[in-house]
Amino acid sequence: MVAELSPEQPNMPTKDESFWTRGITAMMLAAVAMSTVVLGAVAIVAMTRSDSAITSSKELPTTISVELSEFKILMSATTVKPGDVTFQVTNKGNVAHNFAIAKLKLRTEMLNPGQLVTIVASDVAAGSYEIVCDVSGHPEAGMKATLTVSPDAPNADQAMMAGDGGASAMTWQQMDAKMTEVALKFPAKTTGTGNIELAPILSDDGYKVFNITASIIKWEVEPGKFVEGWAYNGQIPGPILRANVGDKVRIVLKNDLPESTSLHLHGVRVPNAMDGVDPYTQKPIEPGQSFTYEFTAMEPAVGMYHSHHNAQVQVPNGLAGALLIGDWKDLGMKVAGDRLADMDGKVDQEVVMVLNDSGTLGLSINGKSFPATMPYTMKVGETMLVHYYNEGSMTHPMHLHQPAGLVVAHDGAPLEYPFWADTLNVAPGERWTVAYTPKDAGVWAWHCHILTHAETPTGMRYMVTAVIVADE
Ligand SMILES: [Cu+2]
Repeated sequence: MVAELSPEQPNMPTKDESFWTRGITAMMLAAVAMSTVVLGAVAIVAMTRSDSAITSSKELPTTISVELSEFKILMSATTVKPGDVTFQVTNKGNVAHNFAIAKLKLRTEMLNPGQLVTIVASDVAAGSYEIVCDVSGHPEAGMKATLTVSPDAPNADQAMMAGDGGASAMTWQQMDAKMTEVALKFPAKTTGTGNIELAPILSDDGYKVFNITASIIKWEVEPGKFVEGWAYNGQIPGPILRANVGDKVRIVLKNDLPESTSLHLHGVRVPNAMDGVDPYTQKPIEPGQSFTYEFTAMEPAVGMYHSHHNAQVQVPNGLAGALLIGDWKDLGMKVAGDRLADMDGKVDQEVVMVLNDSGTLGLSINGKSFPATMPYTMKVGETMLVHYYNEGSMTHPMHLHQPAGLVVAHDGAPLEYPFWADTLNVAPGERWTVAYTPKDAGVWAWHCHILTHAETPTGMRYMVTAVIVADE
């Protein structure tokens, strides 16, 4: 998705040797070697390249990044030259908003939290333009801004030097430089990791006991961006819980949240009283209280455990995790049969990938947004079994550049007829289990193919990661 560089442009890498491949490979090697020296050198090379490119810039249509939230409108630039103006509007808030300029008869659709749209105002004349979210009451609450269009507005380079947001009026060279800057940060270090497997405690009465506590924590979604994350055991996603078929399982949930909660075991066969749907199957677990969920694992499951109380807030904010029952490495390979180009008929790594798009976390993979997402490493001929989990509010077509994946299970049910897919729609609540066996080495991008969930004018972001495949 980033390799579309024209070979006619001087000094630009060819398609085979894209900046993604070269830059990221260099970064990966540097990261693996833990060599800050190599890392710094790569960054310096990149900066030198972009600096020399900027000197030949000429003016292009202006792009303004706009962020909507409760209750303000933030714009990367408020003064631009007359002409075409492109608005990249993102709803960073927790409720729906729109973006309207009455004087230009311009209005976006209602944008859900996390949604991004681009609208273009053509040939805008000099003047002053009032911008609002025209949802009743929102302008009065603060969602208004003014755009000044003037021939005296600074051009892109001047705006950049003056530190006017950076994305205010980018030339293509500046855009490329920004994209490179972000790409070279991958994988960026942030505090906090989710999906850490929780070893059960064996009780005297023969249960595998998992103690989990729900609380609100500061969570770093991307470098320097901290949000209020709702976490199980301080992790987003919550710790991975594993059991075998036949195990007696006990999950003790302590509620340290400022509101009630409950735990639904989604896709797991449990007695009705353990289904977590308050107030029907239990009372809400009030702040400070605990509740014990007990069941015998009857069948293999690619289960979710997540809140079922004020869930449209609690789940996308982070209260979700994976509960795996059975040996999925073995089950996955049984379904795959001899279809994969695997060397030894074994799954080498099992990956849980939790998708999200709303709440305080926003568009994210395992609680992180690119460049803070985690890359995966494997070798040609090895197999990685991935369980996609969608805990968000939108469908995400997940695309791994190579290799194609063999889909082996849906919602924890092994497929009678596995099928190949390089792009797989994962709807809210769904789990898809996919076996990937690479045939070719390289750094392969892995991202949601709703492109506004993966890219911005200032580089790749949100639901993007990579698989680094080494030769055998
Ligand atoms: Cu998506």
